[in-house]
Amino acid sequence: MASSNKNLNIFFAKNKFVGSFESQDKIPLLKAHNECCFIGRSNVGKSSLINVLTKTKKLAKTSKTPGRTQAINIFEINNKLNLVDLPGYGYAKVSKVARENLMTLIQEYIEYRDKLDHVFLLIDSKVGIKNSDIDMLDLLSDCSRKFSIILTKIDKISNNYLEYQKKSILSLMQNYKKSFTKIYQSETKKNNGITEIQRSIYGISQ
Ligand SMILES: Nc1nc2c(ncn2[C@@H]2O[C@H](COP(=O)(O)OP(=O)(O)OP(=O)(O)O)[C@@H](O)[C@H]2O)c(=O)[nH]1
Ligand SMILES: [Mg+2]
Repeated sequence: MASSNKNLNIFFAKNKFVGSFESQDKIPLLKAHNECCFIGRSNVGKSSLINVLTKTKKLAKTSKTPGRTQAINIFEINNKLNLVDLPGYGYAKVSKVARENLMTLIQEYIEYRDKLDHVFLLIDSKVGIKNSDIDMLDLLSDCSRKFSIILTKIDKISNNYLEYQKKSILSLMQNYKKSFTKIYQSETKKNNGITEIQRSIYGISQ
């Protein structure tokens, strides 16, 4: 039903904020939906992408300043699926303790969340993969979590550079064959790549 662009937009337009939780064990018992989450370095564009996917301006809070999202934010799509916005990692300008606390929150969510079906790991296409991303890839692989990569902010780079980034990431993915699923791209101004990501998430809801 929802394979066309228009139907996907209709599917995602029915959404609501479920709640914001400071740790995995504080999430109450929710409807038994499959869940997918967005993780990535701070400022990579996780919250912005959730807004574009759902055609809302303010479902997820975004900011120019890294470190905007500080908790596990759960959104329900079409009464069928949970979409989860997580805090970013790797932001140098917060204290070591604050950084470690956020990392623990992310780790425990990835490790223990029963309903988590798929992880979208966002990478800024201009910045590429950093050591903190490798740590996250290792965690996903250790926890046997299926994941896809989304190269974000592709409006900031040339097509050639985008191809180069994709190739180098695909080559790195040789190390994560069991968990890696697919690579996507996105930009939130002209909605490039958005339909493909919607389709993938729609698939998780079925
Ligand atoms: N040029 C460009 N900027 C983008 C794009 N997506 C997001 N941004 C900008 O990147 C900044 C960070 O976006 P957020 O969505 O708040 O990033 P986040 O990953 O949720 O950040 P944290 O919550 O701090 O981890 C904002 O200024 C956005 O406007 C994009 O596709 N292109
Ligand atoms: Mg955010």
